[in-house]
Amino acid sequence: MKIYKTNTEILLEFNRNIYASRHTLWDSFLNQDNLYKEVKAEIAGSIVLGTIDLLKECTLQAPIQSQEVWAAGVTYMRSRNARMEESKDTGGGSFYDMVYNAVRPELFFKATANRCVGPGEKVRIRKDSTWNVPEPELTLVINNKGKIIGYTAGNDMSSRSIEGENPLYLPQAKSYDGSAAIGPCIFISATPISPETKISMLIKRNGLSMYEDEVTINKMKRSHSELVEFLFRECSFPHGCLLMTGTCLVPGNDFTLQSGDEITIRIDHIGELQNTVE
Ligand code: DO4
Ligand code: MG
Repeated sequence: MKIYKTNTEILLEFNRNIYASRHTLWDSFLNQDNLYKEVKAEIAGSIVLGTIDLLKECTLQAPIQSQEVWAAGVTYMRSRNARMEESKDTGGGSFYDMVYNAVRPELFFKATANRCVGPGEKVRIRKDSTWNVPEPELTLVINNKGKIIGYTAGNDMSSRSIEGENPLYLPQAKSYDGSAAIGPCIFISATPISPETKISMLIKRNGLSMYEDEVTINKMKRSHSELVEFLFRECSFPHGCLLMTGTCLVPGNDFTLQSGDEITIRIDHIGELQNTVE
């Protein structure tokens, strides 16, 4: 089942049919005791509004309201290697190797709703950054009790020049207006998402493919529950939170995003998150 946040209501999808939720408040909807069971019951007791074609006429929003967005880093070998390369001249490289192998994961605060964009909206690159990439990441949706209740697609837009200059600049490389895209929906299921789930990313410039690759999430070094356990150790989230789980798809070192580039992130079960660079 999938959940969509639109500018007017909460929509539910099951078997390619769309239903309207009776809930209107996103925060309380998300933090119901058993979201999966509640959504299933809502669908069973509702009439079909239409097929998924109906979504084309809706304004989909980022599936977030009062939730904080956090992110995990260096959870894939590819990310460790890319970070070691970008910071080798400034001496920061060994930190990435250390965190990849450490018990404690790298977790950082990424954004609140006002710094996030939804499907079809524009992501941004910083004006003071010279090397910029999107990071396609499976994003966990976690309720206020620390339970993973669903999954969405995330783009952890990043400045490689700023992070590469000094790892202590990470918050500036990662958090700025328009630095996170999430959506198009929240996928919920009775069981955890399959380890065979594929994430792919396509970047197009003037209609031409500049980068295209895919990976399965079973390449990740850490488990989802391990990341959530660390995040909730000393932080409470009254409205729940979102956690980006790290990237494994990193374009070559000669690639930097430009204004107008179209980024399509596709994750099995969830769908496509498309954004253009402002
Ligand atoms: O260590 C810096 C950030 C890493 C990251 O965002 C990722 O691996 O996805
Ligand atoms: Mg990332």
